[in-house]
Amino acid sequence: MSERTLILVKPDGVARGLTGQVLTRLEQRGYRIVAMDQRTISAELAGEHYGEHRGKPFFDDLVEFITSGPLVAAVVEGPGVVGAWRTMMGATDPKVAEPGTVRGDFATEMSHNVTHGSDSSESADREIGLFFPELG
Ligand code: FUP
Repeated sequence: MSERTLILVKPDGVARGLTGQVLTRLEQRGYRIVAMDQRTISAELAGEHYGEHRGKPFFDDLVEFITSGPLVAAVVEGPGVVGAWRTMMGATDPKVAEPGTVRGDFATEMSHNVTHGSDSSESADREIGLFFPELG
């Protein structure tokens, strides 16, 4: 069954010129980019996107980082894409992410882990609504 997810190339990934390499992995797997743009997001959108982390010790730094420069946001579609992209991203902490994953290949710090992917279909619907309300 086809599904959709929201993926981000975070500001560290865009600044390091990794956007193409991240998106290539999705495309070569056979997933389709349905919508995409590069933008610098507001603290308000960042706070909504990361609402589950509000109040945690790293929340303010997370919002500061994700708003620090342009990111690339994309809606990607295909069979099992939510779980598949989670696997392809690797562990949240790049120090333990497997080689062959985006984070395992391109990152060393949890605070600068290059990419995001929705963690469930419900999260994907919510996040796609935040970043691409026109698709809702
Ligand atoms: P993920 O779904 O893998 O992006 O991870 P989470 O939703 O748990 O975390 C979102 C972001 O918060 C991570 F990408 C990095 C940051 N974070 C920290 O900086 N410290 C933590 O302890 C947990 C997450």
